[in-house]
Parts: sequence; structure tokens; C-alpha cells
Amino acid sequence: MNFKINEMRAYSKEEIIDIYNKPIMELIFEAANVHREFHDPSKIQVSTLISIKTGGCPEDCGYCPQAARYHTQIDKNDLLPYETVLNLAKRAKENGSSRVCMGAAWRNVKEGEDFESVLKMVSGISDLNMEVCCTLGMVTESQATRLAEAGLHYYNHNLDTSEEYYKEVISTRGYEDRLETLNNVRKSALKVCSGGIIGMGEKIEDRAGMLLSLSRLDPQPESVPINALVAVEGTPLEEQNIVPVWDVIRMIATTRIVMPKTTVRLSAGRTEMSTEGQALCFMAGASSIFAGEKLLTTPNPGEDKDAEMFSLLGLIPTEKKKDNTGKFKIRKSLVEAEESKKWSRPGHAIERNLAATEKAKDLRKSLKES
Ligand code: SAM
Ligand code: DTB
Ligand code: SF4
Repeated sequence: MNFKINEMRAYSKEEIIDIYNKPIMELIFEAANVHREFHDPSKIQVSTLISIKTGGCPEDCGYCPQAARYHTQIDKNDLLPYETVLNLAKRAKENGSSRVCMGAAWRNVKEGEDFESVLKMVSGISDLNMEVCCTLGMVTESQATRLAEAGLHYYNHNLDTSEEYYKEVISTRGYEDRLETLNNVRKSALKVCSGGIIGMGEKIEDRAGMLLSLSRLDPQPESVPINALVAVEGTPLEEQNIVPVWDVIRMIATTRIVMPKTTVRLSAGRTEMSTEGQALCFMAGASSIFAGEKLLTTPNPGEDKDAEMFSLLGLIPTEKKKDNTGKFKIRKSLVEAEESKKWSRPGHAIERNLAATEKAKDLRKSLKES
């Protein structure tokens, strides 16, 4: 299930701006139609965030309460113990989540004890028959592959905003670094989760620019989180106004139209939204949320409130997608098949190599389909 852009309409930035600016009822109607074509509108995917390492981050992302250089009131912690994380994941499952997303306030993943612990957590949560996602900062291709082999399904790494506005928000790493991480994730068997934030002082052009960059990734991301800025005291963006709900709805609808097959997640900012506002986001194509009292460090509507909302709106939380642990076994044999291909002498159509090439093709096909 890869969303190749050549199978879909590639929108220009101007077209994306025009979609965003459509009369709101037209926009919601159009997005709802696209949504119904590719998704079941009665289903909602529920993920729970676990902040496995909180605060003390060396980066300067202007929105982030976890950057060490800002003076925010958060409870910092080093990497949580395996048992604590597994218990939190079990609780999330009991409360109806089908996926856990582990977040770490790291610039990038470093080889060593902590990474080995994260791999063990991934494996443990995957064994609970839950989907697992991680957001750990920048990753290399080999780290992404190791995460996939441990049982990870998704890797989240956001573009956050347009390439132009990005420099106003973050200086310690560039847009191209983000794209490189997404490329590394894409080369592994992991699914790509990448989106951004609105309400950081950006223009509509920047919102469209971010959607342009995301929609031109080939394949497009399987998951796109849309966050409304949670303006946290002590960060450079502390004085930003609450994002108008209509902007969130427009952003969700536009994302749905330009990336029809992607799962659009209504992410941070829900505490500021009414049930009616969220209902319009679901109508416009959002089909996933983060559950629980807390996102990583900031508040989120609790599970009870969401259960009430789902019941009112007739939304049914989805089960975990079919188990694809086998996929990683397939991946290993794919690597073996590719290696045996490398042993071939150019021009010599040795039977074994032909067979290995065919096998690799089949395996690649089944990987794409799963
Ligand atoms: N350190 C890792 C990284 O930057 O990739 C992972 C954690 S980071 C907190 C994950 C994402 O959360 C960010 O890329 C940003 O989109 C989102 N985020 C962080 N602070 C936020 C805030 N105050 N409001 C909305 N979204 C926020
Ligand atoms: C994403 O796009 N939003 C989530 C998840 N991916 C990691 C994080 C939101 C964080 C909001 C601020 C906080 O709670 O610290
Ligand atoms: Fe660090 Fe991630 Fe926060 Fe940026 S968004 S400061 S990288 S935790």
C-alpha cells in the first residue's frame, strides 16, 4: 500500500492555495467526497503518545517546550524503563488505542544503550498486538531498518511548515535534514508519518507550501498529522493566538484533497476545539487522533471525553491493521535475495541469480501491497 504520486493528481502550490481558500462549505463537501472514496468515514484510528524521554533537547524548535534552551515548566526525564513503557502501552490498549507512538526529545538517534532499549520497547509493544510508531529525531537508513526489524510500523518526522518559513522557526537543523530522514525511513520497510503545525505565524502560502512538499514525496506519506500550535509559556511562540477552528478545518480538508489516500490525523490542539469543530474536521477527512490526558507534555482531551464524542458522532475506533510482523521476515529474505544477486557475474544468466531476482521482485511486490 504505497501512495505513488504518479497514480494521483499532483497539485501545484497555487492550486493548493485555491483549494484552501474555497468557500468553507464547498471545501468540506469536496473533501468529504474524496474521503468517502478512499476511507470508511465511520472509522477512527486512535493512537496514544508515550513520551519516553522528555525535555533537555539541544534543538531550538521555536514551538517546543522540550528544547533545553527555553524556560518551560515540564517534568524532564531520561529514557523511561522498559517496564514503565510497556505498562503505559498496555493501559493505552485497554483504553481502546490500536497504536502507540513513542516520542523522545532527541536531535537524532544515537547508537548505543538507549537505542537498544528503544528497540526492545518496540518489540515488546508489537508483541502486545499493537501498531507501533516512533518519533526520535533524525534517523539513518540502517537505524530505520533496525527499528522495522524490531517490529516498528511507522516513523514520525514532521516537515512542520514550508521550506521558506522553516528558517523562522528552527535554526539548528535544515529542511533538507528533515527530508533526508524521511528518505531514510522510506528506504526501510517503515511507513512514513509526516505533517506539521499551523498557528506559528505562517501565511496561507506556507501552509500550502508544506502540503506541496508532503504531497510531492513519492510515495506520499501514509500518515499526515496536522497539529494546531499549543503555545507554551517560555517558548518563542508563547504569545501566538489560539488557531481559529476554521483554519484547522481548512487545513485538514486541503490535506485530504491533495493526499487522498493518506490517513490525516487531527493532532495537537484539540483541547481548544469544541465537539462540533472536531466533527467538521472528521467530516473533512481526519480519521485519526491522539488519545489520553496528555500529548507529550501538554494537555489533551481524556479518553472519556473522546469516547463520548465517538458515541455522539457514530465513530468506531479501528482495530490494529493485520499483523505485518512477517513483513520483516520477508524483508530479511529480500536482503538475502538482493545479496545473492550481487554475487552474479555480469552477463552470466546463472539460474540461481535469475531465481533470486524473481524472488526479490515478488517480495518487493508483497511488501508494497502489505
Ligand atoms: N524530537 C523529535 C523530533 O523533533 O522529530 C520528536 C518529538 S517532536 C516533539 C514531534 C513533533 O511534535 C514536532 O515535529 C512538532 O510537529 C510537534 N510539536 C512539538 N511541540 C508542539 C507544540 N507546542 N504544538 C504543536 N505541535 C508540537
Ligand atoms: C505529531 O505530529 N504530533 C505529536 C506527535 N506527532 C509526536 C506531538 C504533539 C506534541 C504537542 C506538544 C507536547 O505535548 O509537547
Ligand atoms: Fe527537540 Fe523534537 Fe522538540 Fe525540536 S521538536 S526541540 S527536536 S524534542
